[in-house]
Amino acid sequence: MKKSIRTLAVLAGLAALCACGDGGTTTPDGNTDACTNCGAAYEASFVVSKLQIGTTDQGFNLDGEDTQCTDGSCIPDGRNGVDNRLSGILGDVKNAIGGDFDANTSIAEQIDGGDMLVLFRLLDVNVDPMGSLTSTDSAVQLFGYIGADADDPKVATDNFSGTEPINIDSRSLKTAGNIEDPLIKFSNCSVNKGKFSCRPDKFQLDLVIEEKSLSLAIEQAQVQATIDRSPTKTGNDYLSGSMKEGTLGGYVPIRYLQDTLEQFASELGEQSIDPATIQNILANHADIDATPQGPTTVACPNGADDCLSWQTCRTGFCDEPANQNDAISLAVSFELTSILFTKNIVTVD
Ligand SMILES: [Ca+2]
Ligand SMILES: [Ca+2]
Ligand SMILES: [Ca+2]
Ligand SMILES: [Ca+2]
Repeated sequence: MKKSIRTLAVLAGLAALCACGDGGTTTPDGNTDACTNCGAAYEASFVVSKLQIGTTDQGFNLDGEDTQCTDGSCIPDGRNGVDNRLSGILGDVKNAIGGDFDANTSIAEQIDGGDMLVLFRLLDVNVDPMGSLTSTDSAVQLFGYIGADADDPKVATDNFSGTEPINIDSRSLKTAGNIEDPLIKFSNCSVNKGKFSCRPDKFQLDLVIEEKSLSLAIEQAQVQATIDRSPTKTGNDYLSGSMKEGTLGGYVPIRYLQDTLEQFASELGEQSIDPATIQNILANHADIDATPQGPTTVACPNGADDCLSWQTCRTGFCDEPANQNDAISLAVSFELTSILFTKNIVTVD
């Protein structure tokens, strides 16, 4: 019992931190299902069949503000206050390295070729059909995995048939051998009148662009999607479903993004990129104030050089000034297709 109370407290904390979302009325209720037209719990799994870097109008309003300016004095939000700087950053990286890549084309090739299989496994679903416009289920979980095609030899063209068996890449798991303990877990999701959504949590997204991986540790990540076709019971599995109009968004603190982006840009470009250039790009797109004013937990034994460019070193720790944006918003759009989740763990090299 203690554990579930603590989990609840953490979830409540996460929700409170983020003054955002769609104002939904579902409450985080842990193990108690609050659903209408409930049946026996089942699970259904999907693979990402499309993933695109969203435009500045696609994403979530993460800070609850609609920042607008026309004189260049701010970074304007997208439609309805949407925060998503990912396309802007990649555009600037492309210019800085003189590259000629198209991120969305690259991602589509990886997905269609079966090299980027991202699995979404929904558990504790009590509404059938899932996409019913009159049913709700406020206690659904989402586990995320890297998938591996179960075909031998591998065939990519059938991956989005709606019934394709897909294995789990062992790198997806926090505890080796335990598929119930993946690295990615959204504990607080719901199905509500044909929509699927998850409240903020952490999400690790690895975008493969031109065979180089950009690894994004997204904080306050949220998910929402429209259930297009409800998965239907076929033997012991729920198959042949799909979701569309999916959005996954959140933010990445600049202190984590700096090295990741620098490495990514250097691998992508002909020569390594100047760290100051990356720092500039990130500073130009910083639109989320995630770290409050005052001392941080980052020590600075070598002085301000150990801190982010706008911070000072005070009494041994980096100090964040007031009203300083320190994180970058981002979002991707996606579509999902049902798969047969084999529960088999494989090691891919
Ligand atoms: Ca906003
Ligand atoms: Ca449920
Ligand atoms: Ca296949
Ligand atoms: Ca700040």
